[in-house]
Amino acid sequence: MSPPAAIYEPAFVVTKTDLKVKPLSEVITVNGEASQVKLLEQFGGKWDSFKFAPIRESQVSRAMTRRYFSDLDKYAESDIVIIGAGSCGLSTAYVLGKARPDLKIAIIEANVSPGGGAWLGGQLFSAMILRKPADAFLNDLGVPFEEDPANPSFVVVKHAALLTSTLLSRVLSFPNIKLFNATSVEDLITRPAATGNPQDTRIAGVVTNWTLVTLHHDDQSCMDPNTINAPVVISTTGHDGPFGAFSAKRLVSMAAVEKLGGMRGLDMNSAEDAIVKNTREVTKGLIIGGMELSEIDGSNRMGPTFGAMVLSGVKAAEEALKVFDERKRECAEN
Ligand code: 48N
Repeated sequence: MSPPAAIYEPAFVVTKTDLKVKPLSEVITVNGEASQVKLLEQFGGKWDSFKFAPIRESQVSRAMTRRYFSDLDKYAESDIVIIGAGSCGLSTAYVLGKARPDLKIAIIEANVSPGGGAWLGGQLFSAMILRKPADAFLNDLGVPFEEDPANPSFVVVKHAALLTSTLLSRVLSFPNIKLFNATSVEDLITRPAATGNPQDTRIAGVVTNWTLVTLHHDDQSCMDPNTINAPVVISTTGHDGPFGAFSAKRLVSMAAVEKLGGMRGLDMNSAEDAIVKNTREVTKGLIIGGMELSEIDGSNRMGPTFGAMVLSGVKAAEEALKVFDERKRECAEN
């Protein structure tokens, strides 16, 4: 008798996904009807007579430039600046946007495309793993996820881009938040401490430039930057990439921090707890969260699990609101 054929057990059984996000057809309606059907009715089969409304090119130019320069003027004095629109920075912005619609929040992102390392899971695979209790963040945001009864300690978002695109769209929908992408923070605005000790330096904003300019300071004559004043800066610039751990490294080069701890090897269990618990104001006016923190503290890296990023964002938002009033007062005085 032939040996029993190996019975293939799927890696894990996917339970019903708890789809919280309404189907698009229920969200976007025109005169109460699902818009997809409406669009086909409106345009389908009528392309011969199709024509866009007439325009003059300068109208496009003015529509863009007026808005951009009005935003630069408005956010030149921001309440909070977030450096880096990766998973931690966007999570921070999402929590702050919901908690404090009265605050002006500027996000400065070096890349043209925000999202940092959260468009894919590990090694360019699609699925994103978040360890519990980070599923609470997914429920709050309305991102569906899968659970595996055999592995109850984590949940799986079927594609990392589903979390990042949902988070990004929610952050961009807040009227008090402005994303300046393709823009780099290339320095920090500082205020000396009464003690004269550089480690008591207060951060009072950021120094910015177009990223394409920032990348060419070595091969062009001086191209001066721009500035944004803010009583609280939250730096979530990650641990890799051309500008990884920007603020952490800048604090060391200005002697506000003695030296970098340097990110340690991969250990999921210790890394994620450490990043969330230690997200904090590392020097007056500057909060560091996400993977950038591992460079300051010398904590481990966690590899392809993202729960700590979103919950470090929650902690960073809480830390910012704790110190905001006092930092705002200090900024008003100097
Ligand atoms: O996604 P990242 O790199 O950073 P986090 O901390 O939001 O998320 C980190 C996470 O993706 C991991 O690294 C995972 C969990 N892996 C861990 C591991 O062990 O490998 O986003 C940082 C963002 C990027 O979009 C950068 O372009 C941007 O910050 N950025 C800046 N933007 C403006 N000015 C700068 N100076 C700057 N530096 C980085």
